[in-house]
Amino acid sequence: MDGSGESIVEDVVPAQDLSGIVGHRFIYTYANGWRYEMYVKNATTIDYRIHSGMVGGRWVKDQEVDLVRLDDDVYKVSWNEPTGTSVSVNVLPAKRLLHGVIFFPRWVEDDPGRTVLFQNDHLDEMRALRDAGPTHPIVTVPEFAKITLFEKVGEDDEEVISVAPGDLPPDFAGRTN
Ligand code: FER
Repeated sequence: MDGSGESIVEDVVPAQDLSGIVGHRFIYTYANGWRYEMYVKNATTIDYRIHSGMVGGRWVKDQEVDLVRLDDDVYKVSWNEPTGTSVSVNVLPAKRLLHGVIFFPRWVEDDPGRTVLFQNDHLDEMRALRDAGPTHPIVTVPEFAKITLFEKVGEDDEEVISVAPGDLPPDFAGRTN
């Protein structure tokens, strides 16, 4: 409570209706050409695949994230990877617009191929590489992206992202709506 008896949290934090993004899959291409797919499995968890770019072929399930609604049609998803990479993505579904900032530790920038795998099978290895570093200088990659597919698929569905990017039908990531 503040001095007036009103809650500061109520004044500052917008309504957290996450139904416009939770249970949705979206595919997007960054302005630098990198193509990603994210499934917001629930309010605290994403699964994702990287279809092309510096770490194309990488895929991850059950990454814990911080997800918030900033405003109408504006969400932010932020997390730290076991590799030490940090990501924060603003998602504007109706505008089909996204902005991501990726913070790569130095070892990933120098040897990105080491992270191109199904991370869940290599979590201890990724944490060991993170701890071995080097971490600095970190490379910041800020990019806008166009969302080319946005679909409601429902929450907590383990089949939405269940195979490697390379094992999908050839035109899977090119599907648009
Ligand atoms: C994204 C940008 C980066 C994203 C994931 C990453 C799922 C992960 C990068 C990495 O760990 O190498 O938009 O969305």
